[in-house]
Amino acid sequence: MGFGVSRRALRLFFLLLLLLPGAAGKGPAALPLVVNTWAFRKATETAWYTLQSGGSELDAVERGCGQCEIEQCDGSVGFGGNPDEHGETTLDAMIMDGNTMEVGAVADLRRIKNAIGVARKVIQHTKHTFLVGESASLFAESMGFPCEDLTTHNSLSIYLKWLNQSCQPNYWKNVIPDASKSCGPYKQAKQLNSEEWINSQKRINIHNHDTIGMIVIGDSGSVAVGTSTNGADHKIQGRVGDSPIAGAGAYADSTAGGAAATGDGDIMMRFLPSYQAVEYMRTGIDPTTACQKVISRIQKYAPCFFGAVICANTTGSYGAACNKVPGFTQFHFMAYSPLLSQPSEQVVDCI
Ligand code: SD4
Repeated sequence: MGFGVSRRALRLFFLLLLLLPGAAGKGPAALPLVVNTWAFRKATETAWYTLQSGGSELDAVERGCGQCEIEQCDGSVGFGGNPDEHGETTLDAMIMDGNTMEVGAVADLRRIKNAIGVARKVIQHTKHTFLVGESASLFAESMGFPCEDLTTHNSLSIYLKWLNQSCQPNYWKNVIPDASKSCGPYKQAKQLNSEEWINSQKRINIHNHDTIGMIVIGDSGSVAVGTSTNGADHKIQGRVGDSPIAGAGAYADSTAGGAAATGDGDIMMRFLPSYQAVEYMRTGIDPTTACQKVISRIQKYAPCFFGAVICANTTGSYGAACNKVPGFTQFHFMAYSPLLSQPSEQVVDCI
């Protein structure tokens, strides 16, 4: 009898611990869990209902991110956004299974809308991990994806406006003609003059970065992650960001947790922040601190980078962190678990 009472008390104690805000990272611990970057509510909802209707964690990530591709979330995911410097929208996406460590990724994908769907096919129908460019598009067509123009009235007008303002801003440096004043074509210059150097340090407007990155953790602790983006506005043709790169854009390991990144991929991919965050969580560090530690590592080299990371461990704790820069002092992300009655927008102060 005494033993029964103490077990009940223990259970109650642990339940209370789980419900205490911030007891184990940012959120209350419970599974299953869906966390995604930015306030992309429908994506969260879609992933959640995919799980509830018997889908796997990978299904949930694919459909959740796919929802953002359909909605063209913030113009930064899917068709018709962020045209490159030739006016074309190209897509990067990745999906990772934290049970098997399989990854499917596509980058510089052209004329195919459902990039995360193609990334999943790379896992399902090839022994490869990463397909790029025109060849990735041919692969997608062979898998039955429709070939469609990704240009819209919106992306065309963004492109024309940019041409009209002498192709400003852009990603060139150390070239002639001076890329801070003129459009290309450019040739390499011998050395950077000081004005060019200053201009090359100015990163492109933060509002052209809003990738969806998603972590899904099932009842049993299986982790899957994914990303989908159209990259950076006015990128140089062939540019691939962090989002389709395992360990950079996202990372999953069902023995530790999952993480996903958003922001200036040209900087962030150099630090493999998602891999690093998962490895921090493996050592027992809570998700919020793990996210903060990877942001701090990047800050040391690029104090003004624009970026944020979301982290979740296999007990269902989650958190996020972002780098504080003018115009970006808080980061909004979504979470859904049994302890939240609906997809809930979360906010963290940047560090
Ligand atoms: C990229 N990281 O291509 C992506 C863009 C983005 O939040 O995140 N945005 O650099």
